[in-house]
Amino acid sequence: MAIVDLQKQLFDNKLETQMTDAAKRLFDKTLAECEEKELFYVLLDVTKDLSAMTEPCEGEKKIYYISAEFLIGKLLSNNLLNLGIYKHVEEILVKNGKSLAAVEECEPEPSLGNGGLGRLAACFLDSIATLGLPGAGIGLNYHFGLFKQEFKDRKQCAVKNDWIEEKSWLNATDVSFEVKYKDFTVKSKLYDIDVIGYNNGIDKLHLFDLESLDESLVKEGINFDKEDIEKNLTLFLYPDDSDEAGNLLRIYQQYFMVSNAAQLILQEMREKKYDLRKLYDHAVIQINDTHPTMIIPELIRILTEDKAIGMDEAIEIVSKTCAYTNHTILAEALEKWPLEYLEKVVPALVPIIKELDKRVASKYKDPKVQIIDKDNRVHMAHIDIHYGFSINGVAAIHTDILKDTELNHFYKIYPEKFNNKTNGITFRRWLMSCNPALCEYLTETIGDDFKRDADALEKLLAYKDDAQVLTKLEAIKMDNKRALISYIKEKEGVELDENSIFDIQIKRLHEYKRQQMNVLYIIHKYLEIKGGKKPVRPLTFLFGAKAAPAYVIAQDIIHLILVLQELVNKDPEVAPFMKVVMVENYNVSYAERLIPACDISEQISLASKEASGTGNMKFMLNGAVTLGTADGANVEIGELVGPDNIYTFGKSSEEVIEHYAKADYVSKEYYENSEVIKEAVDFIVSEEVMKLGHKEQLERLYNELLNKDWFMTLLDLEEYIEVKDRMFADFEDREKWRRMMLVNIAKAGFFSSDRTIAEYNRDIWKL
Ligand code: 26Q
Repeated sequence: MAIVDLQKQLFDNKLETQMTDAAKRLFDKTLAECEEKELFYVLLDVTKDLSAMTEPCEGEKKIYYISAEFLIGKLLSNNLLNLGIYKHVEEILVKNGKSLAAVEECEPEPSLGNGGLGRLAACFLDSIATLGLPGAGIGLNYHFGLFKQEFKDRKQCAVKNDWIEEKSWLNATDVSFEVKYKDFTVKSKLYDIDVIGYNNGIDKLHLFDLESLDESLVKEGINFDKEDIEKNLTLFLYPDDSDEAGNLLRIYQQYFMVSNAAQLILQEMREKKYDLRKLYDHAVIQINDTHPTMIIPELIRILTEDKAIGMDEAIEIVSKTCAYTNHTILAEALEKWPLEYLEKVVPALVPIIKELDKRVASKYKDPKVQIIDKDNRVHMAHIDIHYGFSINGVAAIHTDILKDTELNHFYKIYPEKFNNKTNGITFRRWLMSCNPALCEYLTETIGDDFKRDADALEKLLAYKDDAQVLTKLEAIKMDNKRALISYIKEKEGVELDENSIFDIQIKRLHEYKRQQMNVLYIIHKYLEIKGGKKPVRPLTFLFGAKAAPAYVIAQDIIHLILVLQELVNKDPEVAPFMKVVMVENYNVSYAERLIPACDISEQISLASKEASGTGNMKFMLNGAVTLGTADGANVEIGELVGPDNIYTFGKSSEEVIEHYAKADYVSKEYYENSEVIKEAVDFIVSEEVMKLGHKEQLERLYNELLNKDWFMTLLDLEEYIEVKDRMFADFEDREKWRRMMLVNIAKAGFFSSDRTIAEYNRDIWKL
């Protein structure tokens, strides 16, 4: 039934009866007698029933979004919100002496993604269903997902995240396929999660699992027997670590994903009696970075298998079905698999890949565009570019860099394939659900059109000089800060000052994202305070970040942050003026608490390196002001809000690209020519810091910054300090700051993933 009809039914007490019945059936209790965890299962049960009654999105053509990651976050509150019954459920619980917020706390967070790319896939599914488009996500059901982060001895420890409970959002299906590897064959089992559109239909997230998986393989931490593929395949998600990319198991996983995806898609086509020769009229496959690239040769392999379709035609069919999104320009992150690895894992694909390579080689002589290079490595992105019909970047500047620099050789061959799709975020989760007070106030002030049409947020601009509205926005921010303070007190044991400025950097730990630059600022401030120069208002520096376990320098940076946290927060001379907190196990749920409470959004990547960023958009939407480089979507944020409502600094992407081309950046020169930089860098190996930390780690980081600094931290440090200080000073002009908050919120509509998905559909999918 349509969601609106469902909602009507539920409001005549039906929902309460349904919840009461579920509580009775599952636990033989009344709602009032249930524990919070039991109430979570009650709501899980009721929500699943309701979504089963809701109409699926249907049509002649369907989008299959294939991705190794779907960082979906907790689902209860978003599902209730999208079904339009959040408030109603809340009231029923209150009537029974319970709180929905406490129930939400009981839900385990699935960890099926690393960061940006995985979270983007989750936002996209929400928007695809909300726009009523027939679509499905296809990925893997990792039992322990990405590791859980614990801090011990001021270092990150990785432990398994056992997120799947007996009852969960996963629905077991009887779909199962065989996947053939070189030496053995495994069987898959499909689990589905319903994707509920906001006041609209249902799509599915298909997660394939291994029938013969053995969880007991995992012993200490996250270690397991890497050899036993038939038992370990879907145990873990690989951490985003470009340097460790040569792992065979990752290829086994990728082939498992695409083989299942290809079988599922073709099965659906056959069921609907579509002609496989016209696959592209009924299916479009969006390849999320290169991780699912093997779907191209796999489909060609299957189509040519029974000889009814020849190689030329199969290649044409598949090329007209597949589109590729690029999420990174870090050369080291582009997947290149040794042919020998593929021969070991899926020899059946090797002749197809060689054929694809041969066709390219016969047409183009340039070694830069070949699929198999002279060292016999297969460039996965090159398969996508030659044999897909669309290549998109994820922010305007990113797409320009792909066209002009990174993929210029391909752009010259296929200019018509290149297009930009600036990323977006779902406002259901990143405004309506995580910041209900702001959402309610916006509704009161400008009406609720913005919930369907994000651009309507611009109506807020009419209030940019309205003292009452500005004061209220500030008051909402203050309440959100208080809520975060009590959460952090409980979780991290650190006490924060509600009158301090909340400066937040939350994202994966990567040198190019330059958390280390933020750290050097903190050191600089610490030294100033020690020297008697106190900030007019206390400062709170918050970090959240996981680092790939094998990424040594990233581990060192986490260590330094944790050491500084100890040093700063325990120093009675300094603590009243500044605090540092790195929150443990930063994840989607933590982001939902941090973002609404933020004043300053740190987006300080080295220009040209962050493809887009999406945290930047979430912060803006929640009234934080960006401190950022001209990188990724920061550029578009700046264009939308204007130079008065953003703080930018640092060298441009052109200048950075030139430094790399000329190899003329020497970090030591910056260190030697600036007293401020020298002082901050030297402090890493000072007595105070060494006393709390580990010599080896601190010295390694110090040497890295001084002698290598591949991501040019010191290049922008002085300007960063200058602009950040100016920002803190401007915070004291309360009226100006409140207006900046308002403008940022009002201009965030462009970053709704509904807009992004509408563009994908208009230009690429054509559903
Ligand atoms: C590759 C090989 C082996 C193991 C892991 C990986 C791997 C896994 C994940 C490589 C990369 C990723 C993730 C990349 C990612 O999250 N990219 C981000 O995508 C966002 C959505 O488009 C952008 O906003 C970010 O700028 C971009 O960094």
